[in-house]
Amino acid sequence: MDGDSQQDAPWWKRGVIYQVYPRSFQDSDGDGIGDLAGIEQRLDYIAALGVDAVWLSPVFPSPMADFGYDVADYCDIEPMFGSLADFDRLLDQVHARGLKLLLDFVPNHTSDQHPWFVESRSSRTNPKRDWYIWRGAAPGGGPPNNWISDFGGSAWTWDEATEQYYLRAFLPQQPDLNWRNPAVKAAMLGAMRFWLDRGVDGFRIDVLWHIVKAEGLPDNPINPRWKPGRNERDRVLQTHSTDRPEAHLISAEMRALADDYSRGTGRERALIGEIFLPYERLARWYGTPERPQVHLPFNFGLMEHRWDAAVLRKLIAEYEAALPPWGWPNWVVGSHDAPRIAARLGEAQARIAMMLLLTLRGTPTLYQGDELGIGEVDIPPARVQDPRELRQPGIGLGRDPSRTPMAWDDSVSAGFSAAEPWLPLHADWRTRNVAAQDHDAGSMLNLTRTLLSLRKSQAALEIGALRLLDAPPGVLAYERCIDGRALLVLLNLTPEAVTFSWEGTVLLSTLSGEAAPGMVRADEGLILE
Ligand code: TEU
Repeated sequence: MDGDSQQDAPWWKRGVIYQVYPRSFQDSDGDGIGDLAGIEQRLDYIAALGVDAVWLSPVFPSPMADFGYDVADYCDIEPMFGSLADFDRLLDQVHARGLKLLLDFVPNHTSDQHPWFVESRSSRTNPKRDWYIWRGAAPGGGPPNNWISDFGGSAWTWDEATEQYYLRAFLPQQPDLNWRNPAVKAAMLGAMRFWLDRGVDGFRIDVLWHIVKAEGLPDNPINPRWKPGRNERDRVLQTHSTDRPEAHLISAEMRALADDYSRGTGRERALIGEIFLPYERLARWYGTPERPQVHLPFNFGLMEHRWDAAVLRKLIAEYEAALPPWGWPNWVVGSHDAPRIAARLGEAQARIAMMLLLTLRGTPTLYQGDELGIGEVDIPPARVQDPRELRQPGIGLGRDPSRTPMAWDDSVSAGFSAAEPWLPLHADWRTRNVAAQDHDAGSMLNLTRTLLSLRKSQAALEIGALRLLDAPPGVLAYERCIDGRALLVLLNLTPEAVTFSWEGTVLLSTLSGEAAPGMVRADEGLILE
């Protein structure tokens, strides 16, 4: 649990990443969908929040079957979002504010409208046939193996014209690329270069652990713990369809490419891998010092575990223990795929979650809107957009509630758009918006800003070592230290006060009023010096 003693730690270690979901940040042209010019208008807000880097969910040309995660051209901008010129201007403006910009690279699959796939499906002998994964029916008919799409149903789609199946781990409109084909790899690394040449600071890489499949495509083992009514994806274990050694080699090649751009420029380009795996397997995605892979394999542990002090203490300890000595940690509590943290935990504990995220050791990723404490959002059935919800309705897989527009003020459509937004706003947007929270010292927005500025002013929080401490049930306690200076973090994960005799000066409480000596108040988080 070492701290990073180097005071010149790179931005991706010291900084905080802010995820912008472009469809829902700011609409500038009145179509009800956010765009790049809109993001540019709101950059001062992002900079003033106190984050260091912006990760943009995909902005490439896309038929939007999966809202941008179905890319039809890796080297252009979706017209709905703007143009390459708009992008260049946005990047300049990001850099002008001392921020970094990460794009979302989607290497596992393309859109079925991508010219590569259009060619690939045109005939069995097309030169691009082998850019995707085509197989004949199983001997008795039906799909070639038992793999299941993450969105439910078989992972194979039958192509009538050429009488073969193609593999797609997500939607039928998202055919998986064949990364075993060197031409695919060359084209995709070329696309990364295209954006690095334009000056982006790195990528968040979508489903990185999916990109190579086991040779021979054997059936996946049945998951003995799966029960009907749960996510169909989990009916089998993704043993042969994910986390292959060959994918690690590609991840190392992507890193070498990013390092080529970093070398000698004093400007590090960073790679974040979206990877859902148990910690000991997640840790392998750091690679080795000689052959590094991604800078940050996303750590989704806080989203996947029960909100309980003992559970989280164990989780943090296991994560820290699993990290290789050269691996820098990171933490996530929200995304465009996961339920809103305030919906999951309620408003009071969402404040604790924010304090936890911004005081743990490692790079935090903060999801847009979580700084307002947006909670549950009711999406009327007629307005459901998410293909995951539409394919397996009613079992809690819908992602729309986390993708609703940012609320800026109490004007029409919360200042997000002149038109009706593509997804409804949260019900309490008239009071839960940036302008309203700006004026309220106790708001989630101001708590977030205070935490971010405290983090920036305290090297112990940015890069210090972490030591978990014993605490009474319900309280998660740890110390962050650097150069003999220590900060103590006490988080009461329960709605009852807990007796605890702490010492020190209170730097911050998540609650208003005086911190009470001898206890941590109900739902209170404290940072002490
Ligand atoms: O998500 C990948 C993904 O696998 C998630 O659906 C994940 O399984 C789930 O959240 C964990 O319970 C990425 C993108 O973030 C998502 O928006 C895309 O739909 C998906 O890839 C396909 O590109």
